[in-house]
Amino acid sequence: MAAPYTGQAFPPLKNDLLLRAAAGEKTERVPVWAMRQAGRYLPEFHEVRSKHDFFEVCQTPELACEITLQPIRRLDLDAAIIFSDILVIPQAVGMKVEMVPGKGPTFDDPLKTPDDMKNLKKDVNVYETLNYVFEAITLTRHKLEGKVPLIGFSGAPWTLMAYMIEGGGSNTFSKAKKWLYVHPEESHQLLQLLTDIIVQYLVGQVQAGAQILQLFESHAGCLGPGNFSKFALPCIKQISKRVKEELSVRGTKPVPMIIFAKDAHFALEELGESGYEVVALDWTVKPKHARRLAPNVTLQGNLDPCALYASEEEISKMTKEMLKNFGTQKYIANLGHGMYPDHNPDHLAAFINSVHRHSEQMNQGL
Ligand code: 1CP
Repeated sequence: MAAPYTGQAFPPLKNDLLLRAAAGEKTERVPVWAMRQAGRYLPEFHEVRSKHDFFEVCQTPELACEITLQPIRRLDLDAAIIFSDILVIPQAVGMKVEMVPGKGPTFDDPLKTPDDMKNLKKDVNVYETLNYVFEAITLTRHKLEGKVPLIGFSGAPWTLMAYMIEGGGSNTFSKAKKWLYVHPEESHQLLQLLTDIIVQYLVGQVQAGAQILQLFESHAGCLGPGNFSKFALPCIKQISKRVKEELSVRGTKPVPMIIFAKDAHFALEELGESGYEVVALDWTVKPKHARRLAPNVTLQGNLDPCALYASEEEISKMTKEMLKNFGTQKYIANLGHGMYPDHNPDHLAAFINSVHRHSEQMNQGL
């Protein structure tokens, strides 16, 4: 099925630092963005959320666009990330998910046994069901006026499967992991169903205007090396390969892809060879260790989000240290996970400005 938005003209890109770094090309300063940069630490986000339900915001292109642009207006960021959530895919296969205040995402009726998979929609038309995300991307590309590139994203299959079985967040993911040991065949079927949808979803995002894609495998760490290799990695690899192939077939230039497998330090070597131009790191990984294990890719990360609680002076020092350890090339600065609701926006600004200032000085040999 053809995507509706192919081949439209967008305003020319003025800041291509992120795309150059992702492609391994030289950059005069290190690009920086922050996971969850559009969100609850911003008063202007609360202003919108006080009037609209979370998923209503996701489903209304004008509102999703507005929230995407909020951090871009106040901070010197090198990228925007489309406002949405990874849980729009479980919704697209027919599951009911609500954002419960103080609790987070909550499923009405999570998958209990593999038999429940029969209730999932198998032939989802992504271009219809998730069209609102594509419209939000297209609108945002126009409203950005080429200021910075726009990142599209999806949850990875294992992380989505974990939410669909747990019904929300979890400390152990024991219900979802039980499937891997007791129902491995059916687990593979569910993961494949999600993989097929994610491929279409990401291709659609690029055709709608996304200039780079990030895949969030947020719950990689609870798997450990064995199950990660068996259940998560094959889908992650399939996604990068098929997204690039499908875009080529449609005559659309493939875009760089970022893989963020949180806490998967045990899989850095494999992730570096998994078909993604960029490997994003959580804050527990030493930059030099990651460079050794994944020498062929651009790295992204990985300041501890809690470091933003420190003083602005401390943030500047920690950022300089991080830049020294990663080096200023083939590198995108970010946090090791998302912004927290009680972060001070000025401290994120201190981080961003430190990345720019220090990396420029380092590149000039100062
Ligand atoms: O009430 C609110 O306003 C909800 C807060 C919130 C926000 C701002 C949620 C609920 N999702 C989001 C937006 C969001 N989610 C973005 C926006 C773009 C940006 O980065 O600025 C993105 C990329 C996501 C992706 C997402 N959702 C992930 C992957 C990233 C990560 O943090 O690991 C995950 C795991 C989710 C699920 C989710 N959605 C929301 C919450 C609180 C959670 C985590 C729940 C849990 O596991 O405990």
